[in-house]
Amino acid sequence: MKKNNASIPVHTASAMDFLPLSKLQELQLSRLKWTVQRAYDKVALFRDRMDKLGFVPNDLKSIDDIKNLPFTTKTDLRDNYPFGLFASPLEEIVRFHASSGTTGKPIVVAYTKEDIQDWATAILRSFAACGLHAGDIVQNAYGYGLFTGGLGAHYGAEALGAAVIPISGGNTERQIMIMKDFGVTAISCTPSYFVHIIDTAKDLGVDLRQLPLRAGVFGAEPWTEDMRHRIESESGIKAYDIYGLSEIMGPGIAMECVYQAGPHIFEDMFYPEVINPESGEVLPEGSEGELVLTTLCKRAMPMIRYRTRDITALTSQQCRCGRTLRRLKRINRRSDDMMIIRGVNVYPSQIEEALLKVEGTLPHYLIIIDRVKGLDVMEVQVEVTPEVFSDTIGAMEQLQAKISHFIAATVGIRPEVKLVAPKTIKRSEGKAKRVIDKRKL
Ligand code: DLL
Repeated sequence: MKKNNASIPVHTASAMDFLPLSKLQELQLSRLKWTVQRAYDKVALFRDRMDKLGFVPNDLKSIDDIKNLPFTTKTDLRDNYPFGLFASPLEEIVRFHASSGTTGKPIVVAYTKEDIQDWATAILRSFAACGLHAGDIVQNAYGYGLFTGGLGAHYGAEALGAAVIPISGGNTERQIMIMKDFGVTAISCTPSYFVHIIDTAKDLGVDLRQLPLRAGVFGAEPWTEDMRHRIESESGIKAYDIYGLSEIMGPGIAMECVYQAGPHIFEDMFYPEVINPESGEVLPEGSEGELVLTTLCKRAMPMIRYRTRDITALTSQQCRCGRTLRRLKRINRRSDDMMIIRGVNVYPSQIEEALLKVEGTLPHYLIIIDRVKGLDVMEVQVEVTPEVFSDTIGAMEQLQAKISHFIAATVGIRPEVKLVAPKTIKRSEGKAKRVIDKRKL
């Protein structure tokens, strides 16, 4: 076991996490040159776009020159469905994943053997960052299948030397039985599914705080700091934020360390920029905007300046763990999650933030938007604790008014708040669906 300069144990953390900045930048530049040349030589879309801009891979002299490269979007992946963006021949592809998204054709991503190894390394570094190591028993409740969560986390946990339980999502009572019987020490799943596990454990009379479970690796959907506090106080574990997306690799693009101060990006593998989503201009560090990622090692499907639609900011402020990798501000909104209600921009995470501040609420909610006589209306259904639900009508009304006030103060629109009994809102085993928009826009 090594020690880093903050003297916390770093079990299998990679030296890459602690590279001096100049070494990291040197590595990024050489990998970027390799990636851009490969993309130019092997993928028609990238070559055509660069040709149109009069850009040749040799123009890359410094990492800052990346801003002269064209962006790539989800539409490009759809338009080139299924194999049009591959830079490796099919004989070298060993895995496909796909993400369905909300409309139309899925997007397909592919990996060579080396890509799968690199991905396992990224996840190994993610698990190690939050203090997991060989000897840990990891219950992997991300969905196995075309979704990158299950198999991605699985290979990384094995590479770490941890014992993986490939349980996938669902069958919550069995999850809890196994957690108890196997002495599970860490779980990986979506934060909303873990909240469901907490509730089910309560019903079964199992106190998660009494179990060896100590860490949760949660991601694949937006969640707030308030959600983290609720999860930690009710289960006695530490909840860590892991970020990723299929187009770039899957989970393991960025991960929080034990200081829980925002996910560190594995910058030697993925180059981050933050841009103004309207103008495309690169923003200075600390400014909030859309995250753009470029792969630095990917073979089967390199991505150049991929517009993630995720809103965040970057910081290079030194973290107490000693990692030189920059951190992301918690990603709790996407530019395409934004709802425009009566002309006001509203994000579901703002509503979560407001309602979880109110005592008596549970972290299960649903936002329903409709248009009545030409006017947008927003209803927020919130589950409340059994005590609140059996309280007097007056007390319920007071709570309703309080929640409505908190939300209005945060987003500028007063919603209709409906308090619903515990367990009324549909639970999800993967990514939670928080919004129903009934308007025909
Ligand atoms: O969700 C990969 C993943 C699996 C990440 C397991 C973490 C854990 P996609 O299905 O392609 O891939 O969805 C990617 O999910 O662009 C974000 O909008 C959102 N997302 C992922 N992680 C986080 C997170 C996987 N920690 C999309 N916080 C991304 C907020 C997240 N949003």
